[in-house]
Amino acid sequence: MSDTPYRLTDDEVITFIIRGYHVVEADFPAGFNEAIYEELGQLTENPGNAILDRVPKLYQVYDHPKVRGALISLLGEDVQMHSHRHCHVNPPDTRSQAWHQDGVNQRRHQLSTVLAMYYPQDVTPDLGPTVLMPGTHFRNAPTDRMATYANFREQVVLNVRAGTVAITHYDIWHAAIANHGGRTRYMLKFLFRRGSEPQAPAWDHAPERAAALIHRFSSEKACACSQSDHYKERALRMEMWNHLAGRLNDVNP
Ligand SMILES: O=C(O)CCC(=O)C(=O)O
Ligand SMILES: [Fe+2]
Repeated sequence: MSDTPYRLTDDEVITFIIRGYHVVEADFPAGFNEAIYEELGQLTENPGNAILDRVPKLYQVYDHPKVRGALISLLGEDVQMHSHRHCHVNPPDTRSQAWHQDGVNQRRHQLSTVLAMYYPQDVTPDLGPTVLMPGTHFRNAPTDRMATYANFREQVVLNVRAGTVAITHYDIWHAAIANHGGRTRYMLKFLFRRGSEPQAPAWDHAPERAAALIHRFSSEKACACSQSDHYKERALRMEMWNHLAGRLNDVNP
């Protein structure tokens, strides 16, 4: 294991597998987030994937040791930034987006891609936060059906401080909600991909500690759900854990 600090713990990796996201609060130098906010405000059009060339300070976001530590923990030492990225602009007076998945849900155990969503400003409840639904990375629903859902009791609204990077499974159900605040809310969405199949845990793994926590996969629900869905997700969680640890062959068929 290289010496990148801030690896996730067993508990945090287990929580990511169960809930489908991990929130990093990165401490950038004073004025850093504000400078990015300012630069984004000066863009005359949305540059799509070229956002990184137009606002090169964004490299520093994803190079922050806490962000790198979390990405490596989930996707391995050779984690790669994907060429697709997008600056999501949520100006005042928007309406809420429909629930959707950015990925292609195949209910699979492999963790190959994550979203890393950076917020350059504090996101207060009125400023159009992103909302996530825990556990839905293992759920499949037709997009049209998903879009008819409104609020879920256990949804998580990302009211976060400037500098936060929310790392999520590619398939998690999410949406931007209405901005009733007085200014634009930005979210920079970057994708990261695994470079190779896991051979060993890339996080701060302590086998005995992990063994005492593994029961969480069968005892914990990410949200209220039917027993039938819980059975399916329990198996997928365990397979994901074993796959990430590089020992999928230990899994019972
Ligand atoms: O802006 C956000 O908070 C989420 C946007 C989003 O998920 C999308 O457009 O795919
Ligand atoms: Fe999305």
